Amino acid sequence: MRRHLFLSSLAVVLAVGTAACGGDPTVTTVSETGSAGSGSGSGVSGSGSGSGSGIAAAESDCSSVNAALEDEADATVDIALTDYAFNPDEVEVDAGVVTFATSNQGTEAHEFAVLPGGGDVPLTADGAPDEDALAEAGAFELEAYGPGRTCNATWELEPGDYTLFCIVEAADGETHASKGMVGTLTVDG
Ligand SMILES: [Cu+2]
Repeated sequence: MRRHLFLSSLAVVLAVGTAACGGDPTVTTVSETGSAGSGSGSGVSGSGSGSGSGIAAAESDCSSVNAALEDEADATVDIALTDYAFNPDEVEVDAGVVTFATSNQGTEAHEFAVLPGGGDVPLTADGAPDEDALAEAGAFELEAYGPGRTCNATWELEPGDYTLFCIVEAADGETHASKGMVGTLTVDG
């Protein structure tokens, strides 16, 4: 199964962006989004530096995101991950700290990824998910984990439209998103 790289790419973009032009308001916005997912980002770096078996474990086990923030959550949203959909696939919450309590009720590993700004998951010319565009948009995620498990992710969310997606590849090479595993998240101000 292919690993997604956009989170580690995001960390690089943030580091470069902060160093090069910290005063740019656009960069500031990206940094704020990135800081919400910073716990997840370091988790990805940690497993990425390990062995191949460590990566495999990370894709079946739950690596909860920002667990230390859960006590401060203003809302908790229960989301089922199935083959191939989010249930519910339309979520609306107030801005603030939100815990997504996900449950993998499918037969495959699934992720819970979030694209600020909403819209379709960006694709490259060959139809694969565009990791660079996802990084530029500040996408963040709860890493894929295996069936029959639960896993929480907590982020501080700014008002706006977001797209929920899973781009784990199915056995036929299609992403789960292309099979319909997408949703909308509306964060009210
Ligand atoms: Cu999936």
